Amino acid sequence: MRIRVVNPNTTRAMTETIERCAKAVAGPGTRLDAVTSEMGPASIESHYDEALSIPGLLAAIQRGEQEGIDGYVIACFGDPGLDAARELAGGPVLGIAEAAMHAASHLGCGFSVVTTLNRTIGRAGELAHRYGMQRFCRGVHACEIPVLALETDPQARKIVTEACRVAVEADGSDAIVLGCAGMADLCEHIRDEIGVPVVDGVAAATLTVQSLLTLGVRKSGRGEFAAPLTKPYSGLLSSFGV
Ligand code: 2AL
Repeated sequence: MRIRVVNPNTTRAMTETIERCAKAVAGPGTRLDAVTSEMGPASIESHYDEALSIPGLLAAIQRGEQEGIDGYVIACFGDPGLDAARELAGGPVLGIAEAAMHAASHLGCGFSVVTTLNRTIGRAGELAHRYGMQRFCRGVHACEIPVLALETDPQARKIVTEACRVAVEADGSDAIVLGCAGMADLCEHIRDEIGVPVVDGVAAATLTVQSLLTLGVRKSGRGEFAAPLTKPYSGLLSSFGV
């Protein structure tokens, strides 16, 4: 099976981290690669960034469909463009927030999300509601490290770890969900340091897609997620007419 992880921001160094973490959990029969969006913001940490990351993400899904990719992971915690990507793809498409929250719900009575900037808290909370996870999501916390600084700030690992420790205590939660794809490589360290399960959505979504493909199921094309209707698109988006 072929699984493609799409980093919807345009930062290649982050895609490399994401690919390493996804490959670390993929099974021997899985051919996995990660691709970087070819247009859009360098990082996604506002509603504006998120909206403008979606064309690049959808272009990557369109290319994947032409190449025969079986399933996809959207490697950004806002799960940008998830519904539209599901319309385009024949196989399963999973967002990392969706996968991580569901995985964490199996591990205890409640989890805390630790995200990057304070301004991303609203989106994470909204997704918990959307996925029916509000019963498990005890709180969403920011570590106040911008996405790209996760790669460059030498203090990042320590700051995120401490934010996770504080979140578990403050919320009385049993597990942590990491709120950014750029935190994927911190997962094991944080787990060892704070002693509760820590779920990285890149790994969780990769394994969920792999499991669905192993089950032999594809995305349902019956209703809302059927392929979008053919029509002309104009201007900068003229190549998106399907
Ligand atoms: C993210 C993420 O996962 N990738 C990105 O560019 N922004 N999430 C976040 N909470 O800032």
